[in-house]
Amino acid sequence: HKPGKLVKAALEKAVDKVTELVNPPIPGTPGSEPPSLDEPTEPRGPLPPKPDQTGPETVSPTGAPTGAPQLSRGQQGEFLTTSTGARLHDTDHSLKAGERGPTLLQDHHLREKVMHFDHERIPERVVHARGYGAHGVFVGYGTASNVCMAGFLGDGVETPVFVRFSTVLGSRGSADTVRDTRGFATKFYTKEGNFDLVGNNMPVFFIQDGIKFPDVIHAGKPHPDREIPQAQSAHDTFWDFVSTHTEATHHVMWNMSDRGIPRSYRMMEGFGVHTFRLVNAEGETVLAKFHWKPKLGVHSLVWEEAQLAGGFDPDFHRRDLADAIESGAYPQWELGLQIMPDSPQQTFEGIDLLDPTKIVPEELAPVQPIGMLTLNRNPQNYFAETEQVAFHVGNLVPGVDVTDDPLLQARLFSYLDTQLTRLAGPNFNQIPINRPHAPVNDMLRDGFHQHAVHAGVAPYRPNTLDGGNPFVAKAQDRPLVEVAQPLPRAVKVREAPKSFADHFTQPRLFWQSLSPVEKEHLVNAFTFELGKCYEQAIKERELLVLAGVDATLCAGVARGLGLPVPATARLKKVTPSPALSQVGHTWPPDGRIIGIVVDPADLDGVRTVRETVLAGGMVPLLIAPTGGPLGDSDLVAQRTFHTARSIEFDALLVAGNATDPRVALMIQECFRHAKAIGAWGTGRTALEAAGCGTGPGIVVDDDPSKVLAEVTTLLGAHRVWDRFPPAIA
Ligand code: HDD
Repeated sequence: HKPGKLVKAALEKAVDKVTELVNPPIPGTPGSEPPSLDEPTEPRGPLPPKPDQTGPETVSPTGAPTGAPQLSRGQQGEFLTTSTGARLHDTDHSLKAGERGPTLLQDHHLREKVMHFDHERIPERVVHARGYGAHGVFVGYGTASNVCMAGFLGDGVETPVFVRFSTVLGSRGSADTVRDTRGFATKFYTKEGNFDLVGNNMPVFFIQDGIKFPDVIHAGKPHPDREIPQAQSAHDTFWDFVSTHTEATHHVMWNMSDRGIPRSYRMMEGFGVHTFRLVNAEGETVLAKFHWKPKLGVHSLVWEEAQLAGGFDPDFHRRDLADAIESGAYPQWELGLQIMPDSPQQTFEGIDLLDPTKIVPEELAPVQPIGMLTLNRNPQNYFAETEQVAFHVGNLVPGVDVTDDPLLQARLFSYLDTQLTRLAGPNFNQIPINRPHAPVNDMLRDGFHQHAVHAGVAPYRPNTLDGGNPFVAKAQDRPLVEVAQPLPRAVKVREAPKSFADHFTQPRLFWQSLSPVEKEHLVNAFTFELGKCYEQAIKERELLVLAGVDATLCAGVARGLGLPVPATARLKKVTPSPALSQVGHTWPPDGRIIGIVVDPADLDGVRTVRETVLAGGMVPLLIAPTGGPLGDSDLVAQRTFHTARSIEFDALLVAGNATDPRVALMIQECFRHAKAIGAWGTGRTALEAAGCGTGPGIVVDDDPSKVLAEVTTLLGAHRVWDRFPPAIA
């Protein structure tokens, strides 16, 4: 039958609909919405050929992010289906020859279900396997425009971002609060392409040349025979490596300091580590280092607390971040730049800017704020987003270029290469979380997991068959800038520059910049970690290294290990950098957790205090003997004596005479961890019974509001360090 007129019209309409679904608008073209990461999309199909594909404005349909018909899979429609969309009437029983008989090979649903499950895991990252991410927005201040042409740094320009925080050494399921460096990787989905700032919470690195990266990681990872210890540097191979590589000393000092055990991802600094070369619109260049400064200040756990958290709440940091974002306490960091002249020597105040084991003290080159990052959305799906995000230090935008730092140079290879195994093929930038928000028009084709349906026949240049598309960008089209950097006449060598040779001045600078309590923590950390080594020779060798840093540090660790103190040579004089210390500042208490121990028979003051805590932007958690409503009130216990543990609280208030030994433990732990503790009414008796009735940071008063006010002031300094005056000057 020939279709009648009406049928034909209906068919045409349906075809139009399908064409629209398969060919959603290209981002950046008139009428198209910018692609959103909320809406991971199906790939775009071929566009109908355009007669006017003659100019660079025309974007051909390659794997750019798209608006698309189906938003995401799973838990969306009404019926359970197979992966190919057939509805299922049963997913709980396999197809069998009789109800007690063998399963039939023809049960395609069973086979699909189990086959897919069998392949759910992908290789974890070879380093930084344990991590947690969040979406957010970066807003430029426009203050960097004199040194950097990157569009996303423009005044008021808003750029979506995804940030992934991580530990380095542990496996994907390891604990969050181990002593380690933390990764701080940010993907800016700028209009000029993705810019990845793949940094750490420490400004220096263990090694000066990327060729040694496999070595330092082999040493830090668990021993290959027993695969222990997990997520620790407190073992022989790590200390064997660092004690034989004095270039690692500076990073080791940071790791053993309180920076190695952050209180929260929200309270960490971030550093791009390397020196980058920035270019402005006039083509002028500077050398620069990127810094992230957290609005909440830089704070750490104390060691015992970190260890307890590893057991009681291995997800401590990811829970903290997710909860804060969920509750609207959006963490913020200011991005800043240290700017140094781009001199032929690439040094500043005698510091080789190509050496990633060196900092430039902030007192010499102040960090200049250039924009604000706010994390405001948790991932919807851990695997799709946090696990599959692929960072690469080579993802640059016009205005940011790399330098010849040999560590950075090796990274430029490694980050692309590692994704081939981890994400199974070369098309990882088509995974929704990695898709740029800028239009993509590359000539990359095919490969595993190709999602784009490319139109055109000529993915090469020049071509005449696709109207010459793609076209190369001219200067006014803002292409990437590779700075024409003059190179000295050189001989091919495998050598480190002589200017990389000083491995001790900056570790000493770090030590001398710390407050006494931070120094004491550092001595304790070295003593603990080396105390876990079996080999005497390793401990002795590391003591020799420490003798090159500082006599007090070395003697403190030697004493703890019960080993002789090696002689210290005359050490260089350094000028401390106060910016390196975490102590001595005052910070907002936003998002801090206040535990309130309640006796349900004595609720006076609890309600007011709870409301004042909330109004102050902090989080009150009521702790009672059992769950449920408190007495006859509408207050509800959020923690019980059974579920609460001190590690969860930044400060503890005791509002009732809770005589339970678990409360006494909570008070004692908060006391040991230098947390502010307050009590009123019969709560004082509980403090006294725990042996913590008086001392610095113990606030008691009849008026609960006064107690809270004082405790909040103490929180501004993070901890009550004067409770335990350090023995070190
Ligand atoms: Fe790296 C991951 C940070 C040196 C090779 N690195 C990775 C991540 C961070 C860093 C934060 C996790 C990214 C994520 O969340 O997915 N890495 C650094 C910093 C370094 C550094 C700040 C020095 C300044 N890295 C470094 C070197 C090499 C690598 C010298 C190799 C020569 N890094 C990798 C990697 C990883 C990685 C193997 C593992 C997973 C990944 O890349 O995507 O390619």
